[in-house]
Amino acid sequence: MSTNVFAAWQLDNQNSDLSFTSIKKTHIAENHHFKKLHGQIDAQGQLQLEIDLSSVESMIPIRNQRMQSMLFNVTNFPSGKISANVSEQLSSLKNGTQIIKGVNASLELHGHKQNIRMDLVVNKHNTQLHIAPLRAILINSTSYGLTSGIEALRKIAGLDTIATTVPVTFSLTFNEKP
Ligand code: OTP
Repeated sequence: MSTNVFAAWQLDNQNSDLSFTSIKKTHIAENHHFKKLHGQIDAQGQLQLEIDLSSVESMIPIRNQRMQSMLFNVTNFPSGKISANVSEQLSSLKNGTQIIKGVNASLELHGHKQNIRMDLVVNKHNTQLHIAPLRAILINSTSYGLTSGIEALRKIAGLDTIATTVPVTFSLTFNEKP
């Protein structure tokens, strides 16, 4: 039997952001983000976050389409999923800004699931939680079967290089559920 121990939290998509940086031709870095994120932390401290991979925004429509189809393969893998149990961290959460180290989560992307460990900055202000990484999270495309997609994007754009390890950052706002 499960008991409700904590407040439950709803992700506020309008006030949240998740972005990654690509590097092409050795020195051209570009930021891309996802327009649609869905998520919540339930009363048992279980976080579920979904990234709608079709909502990738690179500010170039053809590049968005190519990333959707050639990289993420959204027909088969429409979303990236992050889950974590943060009940331990929630139990000692205070109002104000705090650094929480070594948070374990799992990231499911493109049919591959991997554990990731993050150091986070968490700011609790009464009924609002703001969560960001202390430093960029580095995602190696090989771990998620995305290297051949990056290679296909490189070829079709006629580029000499696109880096296959990608820094990811985020700024998530959660509101306490009534
Ligand atoms: O011709 P031309 O030059 O113009 O060419 P173009 O530029 O047009 O075309 C070339 C194409 C290019 C350059 C694009 C190439 C694209 C890439 C290299 C991108 C590859 C992408 C990869 C590898 C992955 C992207 C990452 C994701 C989809 C998501 C990653 C998610 C992460 C890391 C999870 C983060 C965790 C989150 C959000 C939740 C954490 C929160 C908690 C655990 C809760 C904690 C709570 C408490 C209370 C403590």
